[in-house]
Amino acid sequence: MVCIPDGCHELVVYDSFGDGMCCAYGAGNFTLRDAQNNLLVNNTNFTTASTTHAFCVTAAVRVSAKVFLEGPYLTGPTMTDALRSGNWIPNAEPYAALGFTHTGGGGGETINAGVLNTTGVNAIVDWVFMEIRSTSAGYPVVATHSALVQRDGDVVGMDGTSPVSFTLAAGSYHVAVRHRNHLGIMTANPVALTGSTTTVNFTLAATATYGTSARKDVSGVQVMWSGNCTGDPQLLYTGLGNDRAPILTRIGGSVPTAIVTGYHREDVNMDGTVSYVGKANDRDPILVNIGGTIPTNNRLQQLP
Ligand SMILES: [Ca+2]
Ligand SMILES: [Ca+2]
Ligand SMILES: [Ca+2]
Repeated sequence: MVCIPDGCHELVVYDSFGDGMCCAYGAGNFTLRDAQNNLLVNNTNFTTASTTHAFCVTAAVRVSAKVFLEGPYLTGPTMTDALRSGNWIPNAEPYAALGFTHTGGGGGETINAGVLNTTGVNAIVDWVFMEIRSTSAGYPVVATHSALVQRDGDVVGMDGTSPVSFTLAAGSYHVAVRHRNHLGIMTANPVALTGSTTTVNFTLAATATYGTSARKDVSGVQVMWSGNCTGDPQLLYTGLGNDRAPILTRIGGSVPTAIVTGYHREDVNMDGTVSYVGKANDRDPILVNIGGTIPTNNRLQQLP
């Protein structure tokens, strides 16, 4: 194993006898691979005194995050995958269109063929938005990726199984996970990320998160707060920019018992149906999550 800096390099193979790696004494070859076993240079043989191959390397770090979204988590121990089974999950990442800012290689992700056919605990629940942030003041975002979350909480790449890879040098970073209608969360402490996979399990109370009460405790399991229909950094039940009114608007604006199916931000519990009243409606969780009694209260997202 040799460590080389990011950028483009040349591999030069010299031959002191000047007769190459073939052919008088049999066939020879060489390959150069990166730490993840990707092929950089392949030479089946050469016949002259030396050979030169150009190749480029880019450092990558790998993160295996685990999160539960309150909406589909219900009482656990895994999340429901009604959006997947209802064929509502879009193939292309939804976050850029919702105003999330991609940087450092994120954006434009599309799900590999067949991934949404997986059932069981590794079935896909929805898209999530991952951020890798610097430890510098203000925790600036250095790289993002849209990713997928499985029923058991594993956050994976577009193949539905692998950890999420970011084009970054190994180092200490904060890891954040955000969602289109849940409050985002970030590690309180820097996490060492390398080309090997680092696990960040946000479902454990032991994994400290930035801020105060960043996650909701559901029988000892930490989940992301549901109910953010507006995409601003808070849950609000009444007043300007609240998260309740968009639900009523989505179902038509006048008949509270109406329902709308599909992939909508106002579907707080992510069952594929937007509903305002009745059993398992999408309105009540917002009131519960701001405290349950005083409708003018709010809950702020704990992200810098
Ligand atoms: Ca899994
Ligand atoms: Ca909101
Ligand atoms: Ca719903």
